[in-house]
Amino acid sequence: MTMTETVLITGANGGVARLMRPRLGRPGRTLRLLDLVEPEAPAPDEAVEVVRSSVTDASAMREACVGVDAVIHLGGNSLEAPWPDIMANNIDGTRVVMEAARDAGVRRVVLASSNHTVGFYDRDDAPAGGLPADAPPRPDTYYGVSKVAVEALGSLFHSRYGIDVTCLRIGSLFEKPWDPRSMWTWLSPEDGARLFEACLATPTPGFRIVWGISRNTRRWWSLAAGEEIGFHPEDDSEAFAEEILGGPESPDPDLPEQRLAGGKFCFVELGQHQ
Ligand code: 15L
Repeated sequence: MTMTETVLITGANGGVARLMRPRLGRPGRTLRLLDLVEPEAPAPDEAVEVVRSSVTDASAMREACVGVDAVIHLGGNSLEAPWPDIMANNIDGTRVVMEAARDAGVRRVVLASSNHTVGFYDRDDAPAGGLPADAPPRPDTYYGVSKVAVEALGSLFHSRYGIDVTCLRIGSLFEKPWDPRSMWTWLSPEDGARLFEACLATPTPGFRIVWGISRNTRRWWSLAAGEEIGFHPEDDSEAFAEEILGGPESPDPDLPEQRLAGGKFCFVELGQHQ
């Protein structure tokens, strides 16, 4: 048991990591921030180490994993992109991260998956309790396919090496919801931090897939798998209904982009940068 816990965060300069960094810092924990672009300099009281590297650089990743208690892997493309980029950054990048974690003896990894693994589920496909977090893939983009591969790599490294791997099918982790779909896909920053803390703290995660959404009134994705690891979201996008929708009614609720889990991702040009 190390005195100080070290958590490596890849993609540390991305949107999710920037929201999580101030919320995951705490006494006794060092955040090792890895990104191609140098993350913001640490505040004087922040226990932060910075590694400037790509997740695709195997030797740098191996070094970055030394002495690490848990990896939160957020690096890679976060939107639809040309297949070679997706393959290199998301699929091969995750393989490199998992191999580095294994070689360094890291016991716990949290992988950023996405709702776009299951983007083509219609809200009517969901059973009464909501769409399960481990619903079989129906990806909506090459990006979604890569996140299916991310989950598969997590499963492989769990089965082979016993690494605890939690895959997060994140909805929309932003400060606020901004449109009718994000009223059900929103993961508030505070709930995002609760989710990552649950992933770090749960005693025996094994391999599992969990939805990353808040307790939104309009949700149709199940919170059950999250509850099993102690993730109990507290925020509800409904607080923004007036501001986002101009009232309680969602406009055009039957539009495919408002019925399908992946929303507009289901219709973007495959392989085009978004
Ligand atoms: C994602 O997976 C993306 O990374 C993010 O940029 C959002 O677009 C989100 O999904 C979403 O579906 O809202």
